[in-house]
Amino acid sequence: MRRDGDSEKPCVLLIDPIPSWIVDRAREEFDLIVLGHESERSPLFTENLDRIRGIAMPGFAKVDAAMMQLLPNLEIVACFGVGYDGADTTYAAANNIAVTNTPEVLTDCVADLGMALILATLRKVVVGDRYVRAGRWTKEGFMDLTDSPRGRRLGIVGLGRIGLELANRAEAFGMSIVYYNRTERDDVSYPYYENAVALAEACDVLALTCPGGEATRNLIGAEVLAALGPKGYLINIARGTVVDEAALVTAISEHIIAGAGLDVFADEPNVPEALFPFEQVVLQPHQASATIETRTAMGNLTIDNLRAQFAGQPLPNQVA
Ligand code: 8YV
Repeated sequence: MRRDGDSEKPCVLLIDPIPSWIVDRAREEFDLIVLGHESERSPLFTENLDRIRGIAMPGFAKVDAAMMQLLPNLEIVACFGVGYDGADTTYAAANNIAVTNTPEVLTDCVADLGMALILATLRKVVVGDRYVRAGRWTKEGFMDLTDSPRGRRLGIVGLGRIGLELANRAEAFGMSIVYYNRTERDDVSYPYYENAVALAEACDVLALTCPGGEATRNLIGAEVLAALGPKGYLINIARGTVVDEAALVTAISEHIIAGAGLDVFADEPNVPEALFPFEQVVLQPHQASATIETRTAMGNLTIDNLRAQFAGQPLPNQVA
């Protein structure tokens, strides 16, 4: 069904959250239908299923086979993010639907937040802030000493673009690097471990920068956390699904590990409340790429990919 004032602009379903200024820019080129969440079924959506040629969405939105089957003329799923674990790439590939992402433009900001979480957990930055605000400095004096990153080993799970940038930052803070990947890299000299347990045993801080999805689901469970040990920290800037959250709650509450810095969770925005009482945990609302500069660049790239598809040109960032 065509609405009044519709032009010949290609119709794109946009699933929030995507910054408003990107949505405004996208409207200039596409006839947008906006959903607050992929599960929403607004009349505008349900009445225009056969007009939708593209989807723009955060990479974690669940655009599965059932969703894509609703859209007979779907050509492209453009993910706003480097991760595209929400899109069913198998179905997309089998049905000639392209999937794109926004790599590189977010690498620095995501690595920055990874480093910030390492510093925040080891140096107890957030604990210190609460300590001052609660008036404890005046009453109790200085707080307990903290852990220095210098001299500690950072174990990176998934040494891709973001992992490498995190490694660079950590080296500047005096940390040494070890890693585990699906395959060993031949372009780095960092020691390689063949699985997550061996890596956790070998490091002091275990940072997750690998993709989400089924291949890494619950990769970090009780055994890995036990191997990390009571002086070890877990940092997650990848996907919440990579960690068995029940095992993490146990590891934190029973001091099996020293602490955790977490930006991502399995069921966002729901964070396991069992973690809330623990000061050794630093929690963030999935904001590693959330700077104005990076989100603008991600939005522009998402639009570039959609535009290229509708113009019949090669896609800048096709992943499936
Ligand atoms: C989100 C991310 O996509 O790039 C990723 O994979 O997780 C983020 O950048 C972004 O938060 C979208 O809302």
